Amino acid sequence: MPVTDPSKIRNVAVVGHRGTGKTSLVEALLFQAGATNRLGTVEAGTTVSDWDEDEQKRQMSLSASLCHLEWQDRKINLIDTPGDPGFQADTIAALRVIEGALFVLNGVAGVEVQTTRLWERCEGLGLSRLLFVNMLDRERADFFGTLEQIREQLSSSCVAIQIPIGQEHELKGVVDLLHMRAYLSPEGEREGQPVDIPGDVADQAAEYREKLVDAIVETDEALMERYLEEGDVSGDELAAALKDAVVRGEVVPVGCGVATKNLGSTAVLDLLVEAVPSPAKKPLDLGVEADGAAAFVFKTIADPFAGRINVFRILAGDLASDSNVVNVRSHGKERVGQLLVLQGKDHTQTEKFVAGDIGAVSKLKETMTGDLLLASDKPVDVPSLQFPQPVMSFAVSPKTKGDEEKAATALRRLAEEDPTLVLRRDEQTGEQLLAGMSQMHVEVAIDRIKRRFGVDIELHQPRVPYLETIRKESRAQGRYKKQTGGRGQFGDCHIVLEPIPGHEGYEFVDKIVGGVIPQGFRPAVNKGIQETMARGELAGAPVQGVRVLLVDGSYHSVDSSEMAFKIAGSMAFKAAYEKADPVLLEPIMSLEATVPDDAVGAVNGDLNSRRGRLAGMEPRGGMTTIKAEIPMSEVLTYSGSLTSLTGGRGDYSLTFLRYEEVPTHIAQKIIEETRREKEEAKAS
Ligand SMILES: Nc1nc2c(ncn2[C@@H]2O[C@H](COP(=O)(O)OP(=O)(O)OP(=O)(O)O)[C@@H](O)[C@H]2O)c(=O)[nH]1
Ligand SMILES: [Mg+2]
Repeated sequence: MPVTDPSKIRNVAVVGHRGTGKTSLVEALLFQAGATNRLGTVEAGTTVSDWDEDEQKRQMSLSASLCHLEWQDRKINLIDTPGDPGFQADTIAALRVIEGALFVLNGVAGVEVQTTRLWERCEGLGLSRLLFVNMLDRERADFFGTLEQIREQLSSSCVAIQIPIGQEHELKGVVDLLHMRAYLSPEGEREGQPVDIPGDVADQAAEYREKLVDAIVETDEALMERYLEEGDVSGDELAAALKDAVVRGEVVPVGCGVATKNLGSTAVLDLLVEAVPSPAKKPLDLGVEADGAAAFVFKTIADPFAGRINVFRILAGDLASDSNVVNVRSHGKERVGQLLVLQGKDHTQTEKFVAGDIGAVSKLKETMTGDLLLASDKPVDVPSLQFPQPVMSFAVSPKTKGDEEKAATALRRLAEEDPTLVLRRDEQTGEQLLAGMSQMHVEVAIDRIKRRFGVDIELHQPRVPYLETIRKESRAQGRYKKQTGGRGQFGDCHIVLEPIPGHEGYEFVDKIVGGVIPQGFRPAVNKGIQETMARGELAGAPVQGVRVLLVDGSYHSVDSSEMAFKIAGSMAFKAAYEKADPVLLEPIMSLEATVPDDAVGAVNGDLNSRRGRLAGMEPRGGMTTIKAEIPMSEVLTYSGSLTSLTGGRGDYSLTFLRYEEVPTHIAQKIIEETRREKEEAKAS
């Protein structure tokens, strides 16, 4: 339906740990609301939101997918996001353009690593949050235990708004505590009309209803007074107070059900209308002040047939089809032809989007993720989307000779679509490098290129982004003198190197007194040093964490030049570096592996042999989450090992922690290898 009133819109991102049932829940909500006619499944690859072939093959979401439905005369935009940490870029972006985050939890595993991370992110963004404890039909599912854990680990503001009737395979339905009515499990059909709360859960329902009402009235003084006087408050009053409390984060409702059976959908849909603020109630604070239409592009889909599709949130004004806008970043004019309403992979055309709505447009010339489109050209701040740095680099090359051009174009297109895929050339080896968030992230990118662009690309052993730094202060001179016939070359400088604690950054301090080196030549010394630092002498890795003091030098009134001082700077740096006790630094990752209890011993032993340091273990529901700190070089190809150690039942994620010194015996090997490579390159 075309919406004209922002107060009738709800924008919700469905987020959570990998595999908790987000896609299945979105499928159920669409089905229950009548936006679709059947309940698709992840297993059969028939869900609306996991429409991509790669998602179906791997049975997991790999990118955000936009869907919408109509409920109680509201348009609800749902963004189904991937739970895997390797594909978080879309999730991060989605959280910037919505008012409500619907967390989905696995009722067996409870609060998982990614649940906590996303919770903190949403808290930082001040988003209204709701939780749905899913999979209550599974063996060992425990709603009340999970609720307790949620209240302990996430926030004590979390309170049940639904409770299950029965559990595991005896699960019969859910009670909606806000309206005090029950839904019986539709077993995959549409949920029917609510029924009276069954007698066997009546007491429990009354108990949790009281907790819910207490939590809500506590946030509203006037309501609290009436409640104390009269003993109860009306449903409408409660609903109004609930929304205000959810907006302020003082109450976080926790619902429950079984996504794959469509149990709990009605109560969740009602809740989205009743508890999530509309864009009119809580304007998105992205710092954009515009007179006319302003649309913020938070996702770009590269389609070889439809071209590029930009997905945006309207921050202000109305955006109509057949209109002109300006891209604030490039100042380029863009022609908005057809506006699109997305339902997974399907699009239908529409005439306009009002403020607060989320929609898409195709065939813009140069608009990308993170861009702001305005009706009139005006200098405004573009909201910045901050994505994590990619951590895993692979050298890539086309399988077939002659495909270089095609491969490069395809790689560029994909990197445009995903800001956490970064393409660059290795200065040292000349290789093309593709960096991503995880091994799977990069593998999926290569699969996509093959399918969408028909180019076969090979991945080579990933490279570890080593760094170099110094541990001692040192001093050296760099003197460059050349006399060839006419005018000669002369530059001379003395520098002191000091380690910067934390091994980070670079500073250049000009300590020259008098004019021993003229002002004009000093930047050249700095430039020569920085160029040398780009490839350290140990292993050709960038040097970091160094303060350079330029302390002395001399010049020649005729022969000195910028070039000569640049070379002198470089010579001084090389000499001082050697004396400064240089060391190699390696990235240390935080590894979180969830494995079956009986595989814990084998996995820990393996991590130990890879220089891993165990940081904690949390058993829960037959699975144990192992946390460890481990050098990146040891887990470049971890997925195969974990699969064989756990019989395919293990899962893991890696995030960058910090740089640390490489132990001497290992550093020695890396240094020798680099030397050999260098010599080979020279010889050939
Ligand atoms: N028994 C049971 N299985 C469920 C339920 N919800 C989802 N599943 C199954 O759990 C698996 C993961 O479901 P998805 O919907 O793909 O989970 P997701 O959170 O979207 O996963 P990612 O997108 O990869 O993070 C699928 O095999 C689903 O069929 C549920 O309520 N009960
Ligand atoms: Mg999914």
